[in-house]
Amino acid sequence: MTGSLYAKFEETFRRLPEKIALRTPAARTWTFAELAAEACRYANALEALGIEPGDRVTVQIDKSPANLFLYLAVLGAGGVYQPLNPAYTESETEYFVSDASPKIAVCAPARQRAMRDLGDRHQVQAVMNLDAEGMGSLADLAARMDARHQTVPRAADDLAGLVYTSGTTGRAKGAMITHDNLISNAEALVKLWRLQEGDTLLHALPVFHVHGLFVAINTALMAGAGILWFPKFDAASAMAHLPQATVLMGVPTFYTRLLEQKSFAKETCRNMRVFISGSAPLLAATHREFSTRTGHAILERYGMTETGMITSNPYDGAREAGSVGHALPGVSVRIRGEQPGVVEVKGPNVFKGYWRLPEKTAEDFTEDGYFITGDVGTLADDGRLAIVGRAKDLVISGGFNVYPKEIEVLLDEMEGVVESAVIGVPHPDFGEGVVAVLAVTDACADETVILGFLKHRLAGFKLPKRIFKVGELPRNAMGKVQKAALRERYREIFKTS
Ligand code: MLC
Ligand code: AMP
Repeated sequence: MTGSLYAKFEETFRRLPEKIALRTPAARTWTFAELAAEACRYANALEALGIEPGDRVTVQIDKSPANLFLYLAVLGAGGVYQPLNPAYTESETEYFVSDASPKIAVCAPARQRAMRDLGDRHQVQAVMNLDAEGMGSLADLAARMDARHQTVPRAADDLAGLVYTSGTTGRAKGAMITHDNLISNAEALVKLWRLQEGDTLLHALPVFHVHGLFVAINTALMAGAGILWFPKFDAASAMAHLPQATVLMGVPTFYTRLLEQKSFAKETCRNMRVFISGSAPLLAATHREFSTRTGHAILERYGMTETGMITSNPYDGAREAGSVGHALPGVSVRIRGEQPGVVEVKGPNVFKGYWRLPEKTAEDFTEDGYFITGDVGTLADDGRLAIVGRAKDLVISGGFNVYPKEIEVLLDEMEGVVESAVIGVPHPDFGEGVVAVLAVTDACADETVILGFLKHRLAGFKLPKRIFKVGELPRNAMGKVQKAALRERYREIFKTS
């Protein structure tokens, strides 16, 4: 039992049974005891469906309180939580299911049939559903179950999550995340950010990535903080509820969108203790404007799916714009050779490896056990890290990762496309906007047809916001496409006024 993340949450459930754990914007509430009871009902439902320790449960649903119950239930039943963005198309989803080989899949009711077909092809034992209100066949089954459940013991090194992250070449890889990875990281963050029972976290992040799922939920539950649970981020609604909150965790787009709200000011943040940002670079200009408008210096931290959180700015002391702060206690960060250079990390936060890909795992670790992040940074003498670029071909749009290769492969299939280059350029809302530059012949289809072709195959956030057709792509002496030159050429296209 000692190794189980769920057992850590149970300490809070026992300590604060009557305290409000969860509240929706419509003011529906659950105490910690009620949250535990729901988690138990769902865990019993999963057991009735045949889950055994170590089984993956793929979850591709809209965010609702039931999503939280299900996450807790998978942990309590000794399973491995495998979240997927509901925006993924059927073909994208099929890859993940075939690779993760879950015992149980939970999807939106509208996708039940497609998921069932897919499940049949990949030996998924049970396909259940939950809608955006948390209703569906899994909720019905859970409602008939006992509200007590014996937590399944897990060792520290057992898997708690399998979270996919795309590769710069080839297909997405499943990051195997252990109970100890999550416990050690959440414990460090609770301490560092001083999270406690008196806090209320405004939770508006999706729960299919590590930021909303592990960083936000795990720290709040361990600290006994209340969670204000939003289905998604909407700046006006977040602003209206901020006076009831003390902590916000968001991607930089949350902060630029809040600043766009005319009446967003010090008064809105009167009860706020800390604003935390991560998953993408926070512009120094955003940091400064936020501080002027609200009196709060946003606390920026840096992490990855494979590593959880790596560094954080301090709670006390200077939260510097452009710096992602110091390594968390117990975590070691280094840059080998000249600076700026690729950031490497070692510690209890670092994942166990890529699912069923031992060779890829070995490639991404140094001989002395450091994980190679692919982010380029500078490390100051006082241990502060700044992320200044990426050695990996990756675009981060509104906190979502977009891998150019995945889009280029599809574009290159199209008639009239000689070759393509997908890049990210500064975007006022998403930080980086996806742009496709195509070298074409006269036979190339128009933009609407190209987008229609991509739309069938890719989730919406990956679609290029602009497409440019050119005679040929710029190349260096080695014949390699110069993406840096393209980024420079198109760097102004999303500039407002
Ligand atoms: C949505 N759209 C996006 C987008 N999000 N396009 C580009 N980039 C994005 N991030 C598109 C949709 O496809 C849709 O297109 C249209 O915008 C409206 O969709 P929406 O869902 O209503 O969008 P919106 O609410 O505006 O979403 C923006 C957002 C969201 C910023 C609130 O993207 C978001 O919650 N991002 C957080 C991502 C996150 O959690 N990252 C953490 C990764 S973990 P159309 O054409 O259909 O209208 C990690 C590790 C770490 O990185 O360190 O934390
Ligand atoms: P993911 O694979 O979705 O976990 O995304 C991880 C990547 O997000 C990291 O490798 C970084 O490139 C980026 N990232 C996360 N936090 C920050 C930050 N504070 N500043 C810059 N980049 C960040």
